[in-house]
Amino acid sequence: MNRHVEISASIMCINWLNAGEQLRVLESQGIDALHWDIIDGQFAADFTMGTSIINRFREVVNIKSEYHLMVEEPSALFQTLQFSPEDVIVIHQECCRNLHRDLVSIRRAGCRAGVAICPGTPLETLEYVIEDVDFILLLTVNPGFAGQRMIPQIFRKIEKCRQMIDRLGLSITLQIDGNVSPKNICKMVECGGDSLVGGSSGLFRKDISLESAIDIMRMEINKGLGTLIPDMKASLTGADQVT
Ligand code: S6P
Ligand code: MG
Repeated sequence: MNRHVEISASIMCINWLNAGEQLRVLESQGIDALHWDIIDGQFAADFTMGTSIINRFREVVNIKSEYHLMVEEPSALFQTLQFSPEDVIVIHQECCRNLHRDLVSIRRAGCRAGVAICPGTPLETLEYVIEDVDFILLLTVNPGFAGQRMIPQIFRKIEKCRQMIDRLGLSITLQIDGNVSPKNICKMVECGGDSLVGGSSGLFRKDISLESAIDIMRMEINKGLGTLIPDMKASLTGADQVT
């Protein structure tokens, strides 16, 4: 079976002054998902988007969503968010007093249940909930801010998580979030990532257009999948080349 690696757009990194146009590009280019980073100022030291922004954006774009809840006790938000069945609600292992209960509640509410872990949190903390998740998000940076450098030992963690999922024969999407840049994408895919979050270093870049950034991300994904067509690289303009 052909493996498809999804690109998910981290909306907190969008160009807010040109957001409508960028949403249209994401849709026309077939971006797989929108990634909403919701931060409460406690688990991570910032505030991002609430439902007034998210729901307004969702009215004009028809792409499934992931809600990455970087908030303490996220179950308080489950009733507030308006989601569709293909959406994923992702909660942090570090934020839930009763992780299993919260994951089951997400599935009962009719959407996909996701769990996220920070770079320093061991994969073993997922051992007794993994049968009840549809989606695992591995943060390669500490939560809260765009523009950080990937912590390199997380490549090892991606590989180990892939093996854990495959060994159990589970159908779980493995998402990699943080510093998904052209330099890192190929290895993230080789290590077993199924979905990559495009933020300020990969998708919403200041140096090139959104369309070119998508092309480069796809080229790097194809490299990781071992299916790179050599001419694709040559077809990118010199200005858009990223090493
Ligand atoms: C980090 C957050 C991420 C970022 C995004 C940053 O707390 O979960 O989703 O928004 O991935 O991307 P980049 O390329 O700036 O690291
Ligand atoms: Mg995120």
